[in-house]
Amino acid sequence: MKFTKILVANRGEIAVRILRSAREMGIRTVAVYSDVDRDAPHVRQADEAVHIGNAPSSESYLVIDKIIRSALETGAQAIHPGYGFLSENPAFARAVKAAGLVLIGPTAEAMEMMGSKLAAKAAAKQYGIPLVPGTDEAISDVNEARQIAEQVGFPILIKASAGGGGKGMRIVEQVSQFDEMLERAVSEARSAFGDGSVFIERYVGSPRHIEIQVLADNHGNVVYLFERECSVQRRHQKVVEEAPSAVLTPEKREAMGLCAVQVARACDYRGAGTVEFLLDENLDFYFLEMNTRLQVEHPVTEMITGVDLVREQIRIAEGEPISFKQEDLRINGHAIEVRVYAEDPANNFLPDIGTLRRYVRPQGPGVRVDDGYEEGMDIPIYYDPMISKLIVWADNRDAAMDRMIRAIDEYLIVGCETTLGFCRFVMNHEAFRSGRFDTHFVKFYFQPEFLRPELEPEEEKALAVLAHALQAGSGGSIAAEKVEPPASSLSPWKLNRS
Ligand code: MV4
Repeated sequence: MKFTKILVANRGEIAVRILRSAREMGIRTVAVYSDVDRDAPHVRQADEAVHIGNAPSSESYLVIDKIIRSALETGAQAIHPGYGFLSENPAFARAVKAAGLVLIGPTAEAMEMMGSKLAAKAAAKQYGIPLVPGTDEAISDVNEARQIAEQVGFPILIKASAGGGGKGMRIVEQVSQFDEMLERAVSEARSAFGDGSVFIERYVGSPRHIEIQVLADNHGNVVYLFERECSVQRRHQKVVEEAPSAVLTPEKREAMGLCAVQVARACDYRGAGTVEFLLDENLDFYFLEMNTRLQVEHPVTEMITGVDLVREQIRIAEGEPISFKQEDLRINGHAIEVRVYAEDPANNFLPDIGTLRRYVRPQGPGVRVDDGYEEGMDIPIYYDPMISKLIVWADNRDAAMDRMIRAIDEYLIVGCETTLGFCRFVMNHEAFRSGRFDTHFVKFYFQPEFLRPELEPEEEKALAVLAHALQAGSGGSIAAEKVEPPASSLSPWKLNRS
């Protein structure tokens, strides 16, 4: 069924992103909005908009009935949930279907299977996909579990089956702690997720997080759109994403891609999904989990493949086949995304919301900004404090990093602290530039002092030397060969502080 009107059940940059593809496809659009989003760009850019309640998402963007009623009342045939909110909620998927509407996303069954890390691992195992050694069923017996942990070797990781994205994980360093940690993990999982199922994995100490984008249609076609490297993260919040990864060989890329396709087949997947892998020190990869939504970082994949992922999602939901074949895809150039948050990196990344008194986006060759704000707008306290995603494309990785620094320096945001200066720090860092980094990058290399613009160059150097000395004794996994002070060029970040 070709859609003539769709509803976008989200806000901010991702709502705007979805509206753009719909508009290009000649599909009319319906936005929904809460009290505080009355004047938001996603409301103005849609053909119609429906007010769905108070600012808290529990009273607006998360209320299934209100979303479905809005779609029915406006005559939309389908709903795009974006990411977050209801995007991975099986009850929502079922309610959409029961209302005679189409969800632009996977089935409730696929969401449920991948929502259970144990079910996901079991499905992957059937296809011979590499898994981190450990238990593949929920732990029911402490003694049995302890034995397995000893076979696997400490340190091990206890994970909650209903967790994911780092929630409900616990490192156990030695067997003497095992029983107590297990007990705590189970009771924590029970209270946090209503499901006390936990399992054990060998703890991979210096992993890279690499994920594969897949698309699957209703005609049996499943393709992979290469990888995104997402290792630069802070407390499970991704900060920088890039495609392709600096470390994958074509052979490894293909092997991971084929595994990702198998995972998608294992849950009869439909639409756009992401299969997450850990890559260890030997570049051996292990399936972790599958995210059953369009991801924040999807633009880097779009930039290197030329594929409009939202357009493909909509076409797939209409029942059309994917518009290209696996062999049509090539990696073209290199793309990097940084997430610009209204947070203060000098103050433990505390949210620093406010009014965007000045807001000037970077422009020029190879620069894309996906945002949901304009100058003069308030950043609401009710939602994620992400202001925008800054994405650059260039011929190769070095040029992309240089372009990102240029774009960051061109970006002017006044009215709140932002993570832009922090992102520049990453772009200038030797470990990032060389591609030799893992998920510990931020914890290992970042010191808030690096961003204090009032420091003299000598002070910055002294701090860098001190940081280096401290790291040398910290037992980290990557040797700090050089700790770079941040670029001290004229920058909006500095201007913002003056
Ligand atoms: C791991 C791991 C080490 N060993 N599993 C965190 C998020 C969730 N998707 C899985 N995660 C991890 N699983 C084993 N067996 C380390 C992490 C991990 C991590 C993974 C990806 C990106 C960032 C991370 C940060 C800390 C820990």
